[in-house]
Amino acid sequence: MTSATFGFAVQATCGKARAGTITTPRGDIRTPAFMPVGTAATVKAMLPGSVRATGADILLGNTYHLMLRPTAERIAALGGLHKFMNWDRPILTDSGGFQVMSLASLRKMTEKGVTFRSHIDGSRHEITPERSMEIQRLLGSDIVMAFDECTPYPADEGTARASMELSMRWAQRSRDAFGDRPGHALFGIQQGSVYADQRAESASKLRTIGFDGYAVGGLAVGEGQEKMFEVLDYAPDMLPEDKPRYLMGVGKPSDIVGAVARGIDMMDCVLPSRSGRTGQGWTARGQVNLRNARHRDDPRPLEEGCTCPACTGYSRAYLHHVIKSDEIIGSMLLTWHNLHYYQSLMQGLRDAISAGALADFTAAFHANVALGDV
Ligand code: PRF
Ligand code: ZN
Repeated sequence: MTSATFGFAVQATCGKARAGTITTPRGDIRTPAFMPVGTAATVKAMLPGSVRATGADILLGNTYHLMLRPTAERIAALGGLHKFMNWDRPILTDSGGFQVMSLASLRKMTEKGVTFRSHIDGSRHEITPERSMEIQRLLGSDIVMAFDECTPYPADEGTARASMELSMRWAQRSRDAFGDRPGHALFGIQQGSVYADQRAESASKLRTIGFDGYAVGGLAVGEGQEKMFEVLDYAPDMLPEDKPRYLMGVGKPSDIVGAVARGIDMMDCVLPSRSGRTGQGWTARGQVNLRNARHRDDPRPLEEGCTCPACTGYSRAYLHHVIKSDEIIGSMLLTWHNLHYYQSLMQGLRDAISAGALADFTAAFHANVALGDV
């Protein structure tokens, strides 16, 4: 189950899709993998044991949030993030830049890094590639992300190129600062916006530097699914075949199915947890808004056949009631169901790839969604 070093093996392929295993000292990660987001050292509304019960092998944590509160130094003094949040399996941490750009104020980017004011108390901070590596080391992260700039969309070719080249210089500095840490992995992040030549150049720079895994960054930033799939038709092929490929911040179930078919092995997204807290349920028939009055008297479960606690123990009428009443259990049940649905989707994808039947699985997935919620 555990391995002294970090590794990746592909067990089956189906077209461009791969089913495999990432091995780490903290346990194996079955791929394609979906990583629930535990930004502030918690997957909101879920106990770690419950997150594990949904089928998650790995969580995502955030440098940006944890450095501000409670601070990386405090977490390190308390024994590291795994112990702090009571999750002993692998944790991947994002490097901070993406969150600075979406959450912090008075951001200033230079060659050295980014300075900003905290969205919590306005205090001043700086993240450089070196500092990001230090924070992720203090947290005890198993998979460390290189410090990058997520190029905003849209970006003209010149702007995208300057941003990608900066990220590649930061990738080298991240690699140098990370050093040699057996059992821990460092992932590089490809940028290049929607420009194939820039994606190729970024991939080639990252391969020269050498990483334990490679992320496709700069997507799901407003370009839409069609454009994202256009880029995913070529971008993953540019990354090493024998290393995991991680699509950052994606996505809806249909994004996940399309990305896996294009050769992506790992993904993360706040969608199942965040939308659960606003009463959105994700099912094989698509999205269900439990706030809608049509559920008021409905004795059926959210999803027929689902084995999660929300569906085995409660009616749509109850879920509707607790969500409308802002009861905490509404967030708990919907988050649990959504994470359970996402993890069963991943298991379905892994099984379909292993059976050489991904096209059938994908067709059935789309046919089910087209039926809609009835
Ligand atoms: N870079 C980093 N984190 C990210 C992204 C990125 O490009 C994205 C893009 N969707 C999400 N999270 N470091
Ligand atoms: Zn359920």
